[in-house]
Amino acid sequence: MGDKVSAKQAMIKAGVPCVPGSEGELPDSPVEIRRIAKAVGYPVIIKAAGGGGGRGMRVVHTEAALINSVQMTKAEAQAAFGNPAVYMEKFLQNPRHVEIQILADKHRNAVYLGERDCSMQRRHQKIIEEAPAPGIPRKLIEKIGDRCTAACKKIGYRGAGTFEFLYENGEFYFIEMNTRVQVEHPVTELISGIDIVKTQIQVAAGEKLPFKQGDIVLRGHAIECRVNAEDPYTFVPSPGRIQLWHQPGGPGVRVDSHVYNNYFVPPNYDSMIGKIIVHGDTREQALARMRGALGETVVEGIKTNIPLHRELMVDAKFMAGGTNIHYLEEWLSHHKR
Ligand code: MV4
Repeated sequence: MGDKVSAKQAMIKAGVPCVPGSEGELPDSPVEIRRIAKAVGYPVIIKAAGGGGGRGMRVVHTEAALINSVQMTKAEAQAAFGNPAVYMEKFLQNPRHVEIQILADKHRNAVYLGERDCSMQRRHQKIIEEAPAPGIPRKLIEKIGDRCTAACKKIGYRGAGTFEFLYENGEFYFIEMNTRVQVEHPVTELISGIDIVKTQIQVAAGEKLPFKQGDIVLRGHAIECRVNAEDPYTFVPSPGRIQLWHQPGGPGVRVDSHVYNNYFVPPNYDSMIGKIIVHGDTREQALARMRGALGETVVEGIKTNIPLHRELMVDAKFMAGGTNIHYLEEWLSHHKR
């Protein structure tokens, strides 16, 4: 999983569906690059092998812009990642971001714990995640999950990991793998009842996974709201002293945070100060519990994005489920304050 080109090649070999594009790194020849782009079809996206999480990418809409865009992306990739290698994919215009959580041990056992929908984001910063992903057929998740665990066995992966996909028009397309525990892992813990951090430590210590795929039962629906110390509409960071911190509780409500009364949010780091995670039998119950939890939360002394979360939890399109990666930025553009 060292770089995105080798990761993608390993996934193609293992039978994980990927976005159509160049087979590996782009060659130097402009003639060849133009030929590949024509075969893939415009718009295409040029991505740095050393990038990830939205860094080192460029969308190209026309052949006229192609060679210059490739050169620019290569120069930026060399400067930012010390690796000029880039590859090409078909650019998907309106995907959702859906990822599969896996756990694997050194004895070539691997399981998947279902998926998470992380489409609610702004500038590659996720703010809401949920599991399961609304409206995606279970049979399709099972098929993709099985491909992910087969890939883990094939490459000898050990630990917790996430396969990131774009989901558009009923199809999954692998984009990258995260070889770590992610911020949004609690939604998977709540629907699976599995402690991902504990299991990660067990498999790192060489133990066997304590469960098989058939033992894993996913129940209900979970939603996470990331609580950030920032202006809810401009996203400008809001560090400082928290005069009053009152966190929500009750059935199906989990709060992961280090904050307490009189806590000082330092200005030098990431703005996330906590996560409110809820679980319910249905998505509707989870939404109701999140509205209750957000209503109960009090943070005085700094600004947080809780007012934004309160609005999104009653937004008709979010409530319907299945909004894509562009939804939040569009919503913000016509909810100016
Ligand atoms: C894409 C894409 C459309 N088509 N690849 C952005 C972050 C990195 N993980 C991959 N990203 C994208 N790759 C193809 N072929 C659109 C994005 C993308 C995106 C992906 C997931 C979540 C938010 C995103 C926001 C903008 C663009």
